[in-house]
Amino acid sequence: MALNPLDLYDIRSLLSDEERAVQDTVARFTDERVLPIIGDCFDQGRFPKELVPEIAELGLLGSSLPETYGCAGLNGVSYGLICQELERGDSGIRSFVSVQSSLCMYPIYAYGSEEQRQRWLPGMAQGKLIGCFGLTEPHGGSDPANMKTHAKKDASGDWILNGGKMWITNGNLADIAIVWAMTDEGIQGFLVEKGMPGFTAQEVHKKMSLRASVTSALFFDSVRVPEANRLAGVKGLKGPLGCLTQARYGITWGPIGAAQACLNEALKYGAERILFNRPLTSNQAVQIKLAEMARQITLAQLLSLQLGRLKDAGTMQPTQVSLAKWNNCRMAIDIARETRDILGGAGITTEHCAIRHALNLESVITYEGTQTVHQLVVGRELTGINAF
Ligand code: TGC
Ligand code: FAD
Repeated sequence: MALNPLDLYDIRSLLSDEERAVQDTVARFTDERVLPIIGDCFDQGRFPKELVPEIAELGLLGSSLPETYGCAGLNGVSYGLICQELERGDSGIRSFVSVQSSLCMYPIYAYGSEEQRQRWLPGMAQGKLIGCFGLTEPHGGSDPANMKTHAKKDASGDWILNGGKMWITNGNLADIAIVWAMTDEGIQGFLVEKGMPGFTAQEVHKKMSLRASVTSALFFDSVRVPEANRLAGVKGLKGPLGCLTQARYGITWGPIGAAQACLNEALKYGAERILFNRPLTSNQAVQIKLAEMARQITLAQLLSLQLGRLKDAGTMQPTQVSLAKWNNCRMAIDIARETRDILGGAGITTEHCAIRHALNLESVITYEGTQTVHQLVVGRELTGINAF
């Protein structure tokens, strides 16, 4: 029996019935709703906000959180498969879901009060309230411990927030920003609401990557944030880093989808392209490239699935996430660039997906910790020496 070129090791057979059903549902959504419009969205620099109600209806927002808050209560592997199938469409769509789920709903659930959970989570699961996550600052995102944004409690008990954040996904869409700021007691998280006086967002333009996603700068000019909007359950850098572990886990899966889309395109285009009187895929040089892509995708699939099983068993470690985030982003960007080459000149237009994925993956390999940051996390684990 012929093997599936996009799943050579039949990873799908290792999934439960529920996990397969989740994958099929999201795959259908991507095929029917994302792929027909995403090339134009990328060209126009437009996030397809009209898809948000459908994404919510499918239960893809905060999908791992409990049903009590209107969420789907799915396991970690299912969340990974959601990311994979969405990013097969576009990294921007997966980014929207990652930020809403792992970077906004997760900290409210993990570090927030019951009142904060009740107030925000059901609306966020329904896509009626959108979140963003402000950690990075203009002077250096790799070292968030050195943040300048600060919050100080005044005599009334409110917090006064000053500073700015940069490169914030969903910034101009957001009803609520999870903002990490330095306080006298270390880094703390605050729920900053749209419309609070002194809080503004400005969209970043001229992007050549993640064009179907909103990216913004956030500014805080003496924003008064009530004590009730502080995430009281955590203090220190481990607060935001704990959220990043959740999001990075999903990002290990996403680029597998982008790489599968590219391999699929390379196979189809190469079979139809006749050069020197034979299909391009008849050449050894091209077959070696395609085989290399399949090898890299298979390794990435195995990494993410095992990571997901560790996550669901409650034993996943941040270093394991770092290795997979680094490997899988590198794998996907290499495959997207190789596919672009196999398509020749046709590969430079957004009529085909390779260049769009390659450009998007420039962000994906940078955000949530650059490749270098993740290599140094693994190096620190191996040697016990902090080389940052
Ligand atoms: P370090 O001393 O290592 O750690 C400080 C405290 O945090 C704990 N910790 C973690 N906890 C949970 N998950 C992790 N991954 C953790 N890593 C560390 C650690 O145990 C410690 O806890 P405690 O209790 O001892 O205080 O901190 P460091 O200052 O040496 O920094 C280490 C480093 C460089 C790895 C970290 O700063 C880092 O990861 N930098 C990269 C920053 C980053 O990834 N930013 C991402 C911003 S958000 C984003 O990009 C969203 S894009 C979303 C989209 O559109 O999809
Ligand atoms: P820098 O930290 O200045 O790094 C520059 C270079 O130096 C990199 O190559 C890095 O690997 C290297 N480097 C850093 N430290 C070392 C070292 N010790 N040794 C050797 N090399 C080193 N952030 C958020 O908070 N929320 C978001 O929603 C969000 N969304 C994003 C969306 C997009 C499209 C993009 C592009 C970024 C987003 N980010 C977001 C920011 C992202 O997390 C940062 O860009 C990333 O963490 C890197 O920070 P930086 O850009 O400041 O680069």
